[in-house]
Amino acid sequence: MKEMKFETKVIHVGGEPDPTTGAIMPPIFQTSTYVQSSPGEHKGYEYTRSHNPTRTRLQECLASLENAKHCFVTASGLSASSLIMHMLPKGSRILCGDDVYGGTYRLFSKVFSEFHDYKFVDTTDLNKLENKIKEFKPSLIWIETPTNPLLKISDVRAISTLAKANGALTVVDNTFMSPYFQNPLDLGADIVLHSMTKFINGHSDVVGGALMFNSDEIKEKIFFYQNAIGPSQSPFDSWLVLRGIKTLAIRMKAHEQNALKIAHFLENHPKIEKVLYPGLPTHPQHKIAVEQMKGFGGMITFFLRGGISESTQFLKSLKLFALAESLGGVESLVDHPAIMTHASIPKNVREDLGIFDNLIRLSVGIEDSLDLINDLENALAKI
Ligand code: P1T
Repeated sequence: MKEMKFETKVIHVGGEPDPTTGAIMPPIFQTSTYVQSSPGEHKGYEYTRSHNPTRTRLQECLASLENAKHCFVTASGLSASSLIMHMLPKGSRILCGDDVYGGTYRLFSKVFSEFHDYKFVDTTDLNKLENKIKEFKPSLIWIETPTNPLLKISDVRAISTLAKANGALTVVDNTFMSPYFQNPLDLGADIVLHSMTKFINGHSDVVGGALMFNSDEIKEKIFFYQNAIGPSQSPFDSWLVLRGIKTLAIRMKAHEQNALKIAHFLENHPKIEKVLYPGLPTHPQHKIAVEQMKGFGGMITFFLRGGISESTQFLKSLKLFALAESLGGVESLVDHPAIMTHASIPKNVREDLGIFDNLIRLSVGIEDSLDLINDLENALAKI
């Protein structure tokens, strides 16, 4: 059979009917352990921290979506990031994009900084990045693209080439695009990371993470640390993600259609200072977005005219957009990064990046776009 298309893979890879009963929906293997016929003789499963058949199915599906040989799913996006950090020898140097999820910044600067050395740099500027690589000699380059929350886009192909030439691995946090709109391994990256909590699961009812890659050596290391430390996802949560992922392709199309309309609406609104959306020609890296992404996603960041009181008034007035951390669910969410998702980044670092009190982040859901625009229009009128 020819290679399946994305829309088919999300439904069929890992979704085969149960061979023992014919159940079209795979069962949840809600078990902690597995019976052995003789010590060490088993069917490939010994203990659920190490392996679980429901998780195996999800891993197969996710690997196929990122065109990867291997996948591990974990209990959260941050535990997937932690596994990568554990895998590196003590004292490793990591060059990280300067605009990343606040929890990633905290994990690196407050937890793993005891073991490794971190430098944060603007990875959208290739000259600056190359100089930093030469000076700092990192063994790993970590990028989010598009970034959270400023939606900055880095050139994955160029960075992976630079990294390889300098003996470094490239990790791409692909959470904002999902495997539907971007496949970093195809662009030369070594490891892809997802917070499955977001678009992959898509229903705001699971926390989870995933790592995809091709190297057998990395597989051995990640498996060792996953098993030794224990951040494995529960079978029930893996099953929920298997259920949610079936609609990933149609959800991503709907998120994008709505986001494009909303981005245009906001761009033309007098109370908005600036809109950042990769699909707008005014986005500073729009050209790279077109080249390396298959679409522009459902995240929009914008600056209101005003400060904290205008932002607060706007956020309190929204009715459909729920004020909540997280993103990527079918329902629309709104976030105030400076107070919420990026509060763990020191104020001076945040403001150097441009994360001010008038910055608002939207995760555009798949509701009717006119209802969403009405909601935004009404809330803007209240300012
Ligand atoms: O929340 P968790 O599943 O552990 O994933 C962490 C994470 C990793 N990478 C990116 C790009 C993320 O956005 C996140 C989590 N982000 C939020 C909770 C948020 O509201 O931005």
